[in-house]
Amino acid sequence: MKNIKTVPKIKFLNSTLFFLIGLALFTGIVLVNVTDAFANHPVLVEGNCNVPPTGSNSAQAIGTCGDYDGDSIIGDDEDNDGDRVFGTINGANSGLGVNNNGRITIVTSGTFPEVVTLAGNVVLEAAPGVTANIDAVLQGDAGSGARQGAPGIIVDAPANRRVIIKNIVTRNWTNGIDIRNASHVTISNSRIENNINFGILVSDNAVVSIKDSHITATGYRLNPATGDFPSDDFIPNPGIGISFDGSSSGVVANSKVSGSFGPGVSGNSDNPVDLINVTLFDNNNGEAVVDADDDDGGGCSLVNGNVNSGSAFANILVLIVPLITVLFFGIRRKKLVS
Ligand SMILES: [Ca+2]
Ligand SMILES: [Ca+2]
Ligand SMILES: [Ca+2]
Repeated sequence: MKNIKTVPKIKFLNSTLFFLIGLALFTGIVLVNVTDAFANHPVLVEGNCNVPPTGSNSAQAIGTCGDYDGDSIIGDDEDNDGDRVFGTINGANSGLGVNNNGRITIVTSGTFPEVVTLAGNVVLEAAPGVTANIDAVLQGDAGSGARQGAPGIIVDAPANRRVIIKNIVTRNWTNGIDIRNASHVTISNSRIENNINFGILVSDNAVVSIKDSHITATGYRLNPATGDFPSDDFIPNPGIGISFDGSSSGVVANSKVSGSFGPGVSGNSDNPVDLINVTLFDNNNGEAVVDADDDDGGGCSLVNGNVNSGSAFANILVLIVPLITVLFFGIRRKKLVS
């Protein structure tokens, strides 16, 4: 008869207990590691009341001027009071905040006169219903002149990062959003207005998706102190709404590019750029897209787009040509029938 060994009950329970403890520890370690790997520290940014400008140390009445957490502190002081609410976007993105790894949510409307550089796995967004205006110009602020010679949002991230920009307004810079090197960026529900050189500039090997956004009046900025664009003395360089340069690639979908001094969209990169349901209106006196259907495999291809030059002559042609065609075939059919 086969000798069957029996395991004492207490020994069995001990083994089970050790196994469960080990499993719990292992799971905990894994969870901790997962949490660390996707750290994504979320922080909030208060809005501001423009007077005094963002960055001012002056205390405000509780609950006013975008004092979201109601501690009567705004601006730089809010950046440094030790909580997870910040007074500036750069404060929120600093080592005290997400440190280029996390979600920055602007929770009350305001103007943010700051050059913002994103380099990690960062989401920069305004909460629904909030207008976050990243603007070179803040009336009465001494830095407004110098800021107008700089880009607003710079994205310069390695290829293993992803940057998301949602529900943001960027105005009055050289380039509204300037995307460089191997950055991968998604832009949505944003408005890019009155930037003099490029609304959105995509360079190098960057990969960019733009959707549900308006890029408006690139190359047009009226400013008595720094000069009016365009004018004899100040010419936009080049005043393009969206430009894909170098070896960049991307897609623009469900968006509108209008009122640009130069072309609406330029696809002079080596790689494809798809425009899907994009409305191009009143750009560069009719030159809506540069380098469409380029032979080298790069350039823009327009899918279900609506290109409107904005010139009266072109608009008349759009109406008259179908009308003449219908009349011609109508008369011809009538003759054949009779
Ligand atoms: Ca506060
Ligand atoms: Ca606070
Ligand atoms: Ca704070």
